[in-house]
Amino acid sequence: MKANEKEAFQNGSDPKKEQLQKFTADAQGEFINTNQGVKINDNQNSLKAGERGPSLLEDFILREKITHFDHERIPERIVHARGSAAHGVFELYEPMGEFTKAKFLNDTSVKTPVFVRFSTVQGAKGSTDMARDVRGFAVKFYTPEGNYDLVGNNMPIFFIQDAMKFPDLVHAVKPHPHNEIPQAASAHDTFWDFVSLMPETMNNVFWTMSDRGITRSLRTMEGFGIHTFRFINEEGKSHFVKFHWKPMQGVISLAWDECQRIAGKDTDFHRRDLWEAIDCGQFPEWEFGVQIILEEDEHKYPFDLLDPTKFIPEEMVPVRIIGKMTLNRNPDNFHAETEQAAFHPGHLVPGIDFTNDPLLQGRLFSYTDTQLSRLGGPNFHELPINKSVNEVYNNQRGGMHRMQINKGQVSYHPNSLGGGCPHQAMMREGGFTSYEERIDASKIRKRSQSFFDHFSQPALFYHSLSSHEQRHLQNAFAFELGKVTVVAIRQRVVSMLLEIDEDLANIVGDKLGLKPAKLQQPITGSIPADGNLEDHHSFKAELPIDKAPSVSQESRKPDNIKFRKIAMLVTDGVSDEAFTKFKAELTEMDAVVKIIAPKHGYVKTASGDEYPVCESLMTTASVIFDAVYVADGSGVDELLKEPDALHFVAEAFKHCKPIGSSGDGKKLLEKAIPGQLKTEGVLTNANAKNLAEALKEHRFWAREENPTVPA
Ligand code: HDE
Repeated sequence: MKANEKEAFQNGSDPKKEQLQKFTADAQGEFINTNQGVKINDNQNSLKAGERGPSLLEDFILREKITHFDHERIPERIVHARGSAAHGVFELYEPMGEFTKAKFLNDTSVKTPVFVRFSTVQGAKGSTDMARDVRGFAVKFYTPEGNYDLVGNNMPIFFIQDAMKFPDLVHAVKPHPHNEIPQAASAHDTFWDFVSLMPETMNNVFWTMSDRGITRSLRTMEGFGIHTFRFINEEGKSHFVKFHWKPMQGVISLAWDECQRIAGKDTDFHRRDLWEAIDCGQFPEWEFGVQIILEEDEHKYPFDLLDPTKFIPEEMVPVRIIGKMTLNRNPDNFHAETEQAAFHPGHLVPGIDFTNDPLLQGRLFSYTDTQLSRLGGPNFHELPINKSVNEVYNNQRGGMHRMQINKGQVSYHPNSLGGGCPHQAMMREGGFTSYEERIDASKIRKRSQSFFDHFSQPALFYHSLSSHEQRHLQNAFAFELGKVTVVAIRQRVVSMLLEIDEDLANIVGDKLGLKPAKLQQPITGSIPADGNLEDHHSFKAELPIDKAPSVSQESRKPDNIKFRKIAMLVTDGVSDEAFTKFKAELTEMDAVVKIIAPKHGYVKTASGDEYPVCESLMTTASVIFDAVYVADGSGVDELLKEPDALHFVAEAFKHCKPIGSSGDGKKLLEKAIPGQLKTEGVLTNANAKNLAEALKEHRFWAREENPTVPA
């Protein structure tokens, strides 16, 4: 981003606005006309029998306009309805030919275009970004061999093991069917009822109750393909592979209380953050990693590689970083791109293949099926956002909204009339062939015994968290279960926690006034239809490691402050140095400093320079920012009289954020957070450098241990 653009953004103006206006004018053309191309003379009044008379049916202009409007909406996604997306590129660091023949994973000189859509799972399209929830992380690679979709989440495991349970899971987590309450929240009876009867959900529930469920930004979350896939090389050899995205912005989260408040202040918090970061040139980046497992090692692990409720700790199989994705362009049109994007785990290219993970297998049916009703027919691959970069030649014809005009009389194969074209591609010509896995089995509705360990991984996860992460998880369980109205459900979950960690069960139980009790095995949801309990007892596998530090966000802190936001509280009379130097230096480090004042307009520095105010204390709040800085100056006394300014600082303190002041700015801190000026993360001699270091630390969670400042 150019310096003047950065500056303009910092000052609250949109550097792209002029460009957007010009673009809009070009795109719109000079005259308004109908969909049939007829110029419209009056776009204000319908055709009537007399000025005060009834409207006439013959008004084809009115009818066309209203009809189109009436059909503007398409059904939202049944899950992952709330999403935000961006375009970008994927660049490979090293050729992966030893493992896969996929072209985009072999040529380091190619920049593969991608389209990435992030989403929450439970909420409706217009729901808050701030829900405690899993986030979708779906990437469409437009490769020369066709589209490859990696449709993952921000957690490495899923709630259930078999596609058969997906509609049940989703019905349970969605708002209650009789009153459609609550929106975008899992803290309700039906979700926890389901969880309490389905122990296999526990691993994903633990990740969701951890800070991973309340990310600071879409830019600061990891992505995972979850299922085990296969890489296939030129020789046809297969390796198992798990996919990872590692954000170069670090992995950081919000405080739960903060999320609930942001939901009111800026319900588009994540969407806005992604949009603005890209818009002002602070392109988010993720490194792409793979965990590769030899076929002969398939049964080496204490969990089944086909079980999507298990992850492979990086301490057991390291993640090999092989490339980088950069998101560098916002969509031009939300509906045409973000809303109409159709991802599908079955969109594969040669060199990548499925495994028999029973959840993945079910997904392979669902994703096309759902687009048929959402996008209105079988031709959604022709929508610009879904189109592959190579031309499509096949004999499929017709269907709703067909855009391609296929010429000629031949739409079948084999044919002689069309010269045999399009013809099949041999393997060496890039034709996709499925991995020839040998299957010798009975047709059976049963789950493998190797899927019945539900508790060892949530225990590993919990034990690998830092003390503040564990505290957040305990509180999240207590919050969510506290919203459950049926005590028996709360009791079942607390008792299930006993299988994972006794202290955790007792802490959560205590907050709910319950005592965990030993569960009878198996838990109801696992009782098989044949009534034979013998092979269905769940067990807790022995893992070769006690801790996996890689799952703790402590191991993934940012080393930069790219697009992190600082609120600078100022009034007239602010010291020039404290204001401009601080702002310029942090801007140089790619952070965003916003000028916040009691009212809108301009602030005048001590030397008389004027700067536009970005937001007033009325229109924003400290929850929108990563840090607060109170600049030195004669105007600080004004701020002391502003209850909103005091609340701004106190609330930032409560949410464990860095707080800085220079010179007299300290007075506001003394009044807002009395007795806390020596607390970690409170910098009364703040400068750009020490504030940047505090921002990298992100939060000073130790403050939660002894809460003192009400906010
Ligand atoms: Fe999805 N999922 N899913 N899912 N999923 C959809 O497809 C489904 C699962 C995921 O930004 C739907 O186009 C079934 C796992 C993402 O457009 C639907 C099962 C993972 C997105 C669907 C799963 C995901 C979806 C809804 C179990 C992580 C959003 C609209 C068998 C690896 C993609 C749509 C976007 C969307 C079905 C399980 C991730 C209904 C049946 C596991 C990121 O087809």
